[in-house]
Amino acid sequence: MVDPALVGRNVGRRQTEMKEKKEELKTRLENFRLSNPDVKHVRILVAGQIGAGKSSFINSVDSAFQGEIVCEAQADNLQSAASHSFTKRLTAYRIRNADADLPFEICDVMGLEPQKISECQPDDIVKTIYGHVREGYKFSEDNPLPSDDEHYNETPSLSDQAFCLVYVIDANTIHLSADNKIFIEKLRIIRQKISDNGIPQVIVMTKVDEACPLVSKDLRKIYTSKIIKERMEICKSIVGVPMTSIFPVKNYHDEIDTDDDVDVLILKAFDQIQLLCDQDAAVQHVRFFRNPLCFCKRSIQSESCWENRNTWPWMMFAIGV
Ligand SMILES: Nc1nc2c(ncn2[C@@H]2O[C@H](COP(=O)(O)OP(=O)(O)OP(=O)(O)O)[C@@H](O)[C@H]2O)c(=O)[nH]1
Ligand SMILES: [Mg+2]
Repeated sequence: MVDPALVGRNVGRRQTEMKEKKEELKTRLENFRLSNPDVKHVRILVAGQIGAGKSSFINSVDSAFQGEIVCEAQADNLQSAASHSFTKRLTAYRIRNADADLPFEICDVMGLEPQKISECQPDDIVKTIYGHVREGYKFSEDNPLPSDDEHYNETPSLSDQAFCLVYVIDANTIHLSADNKIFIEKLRIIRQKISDNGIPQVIVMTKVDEACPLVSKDLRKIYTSKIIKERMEICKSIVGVPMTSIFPVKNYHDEIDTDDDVDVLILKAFDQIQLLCDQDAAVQHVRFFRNPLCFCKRSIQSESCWENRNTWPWMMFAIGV
């Protein structure tokens, strides 16, 4: 017979640990400082299939920092698969905490349409990565942004360019790869077009709650779920990024309050994205400006989540559930 008092104590201890972890991640990210006055913010671009949870991920990052549910980026209310992207225009969202703006901006773009083979959407995403697309541009499924359009920015600044490309992938549907051929081809085109550039690429794998019933009941089972590990492996082979750059998360989608377990996963993913942006910033100045003073620096450099991450889920996946 398990002692209920002992169970209660363990639950309490775990909750405290998660709260501390969350605060540690938040503090580290809030202390991120840009050392180059020419760089106003670090820009991150999210891309992925229609309905994968791109806009919800942006809201989830904002919610984790603000400590309350934020719905700045309009997410689709329908859970069913849509054939057209709910997000149509390029919009940059500044991430802020309860007190101030943080130096991060996440750009939301239209979802990649899985039915039609065309280079148009990948082209526009690549242009957005390089900073050629101005905010407010309404993406078209058929015609890429022409260079004489008012939304075309011929001379992007460093702040207009993306420091990291985040593929947002739905854990719930990625295994249905037969239906994903066009989507996979579009990702391949994007990767090919930016391959010389060396921009960091990561995957945020969403909807883990829908993909695995155990994770749906207890988010901490994400560390041991065979289903989640299998879906991450599919992401790895489809997109071609290493397992260490794939972050399973659950977005806020119908909650009314934030939750430490959800926040920790979101902030871990975002912390790693920032770390990669930071490393990329030094390369970016050579790539675009040849200005030796261009770089960003974390004010707290000490421990990185990267090392932590290598120890948390991977060994435990071997145990299986
Ligand atoms: N259960 C669950 N639902 C989610 C999650 N993330 C997003 N959703 C839901 O999935 C649907 C699509 O989410 P969006 O954020 O609009 O997806 P999107 O990628 O921005 O879609 P488009 O703008 O149409 O390309 C919405 O109904 C969300 O509430 C998640 O992690 N878990
Ligand atoms: Mg959207």
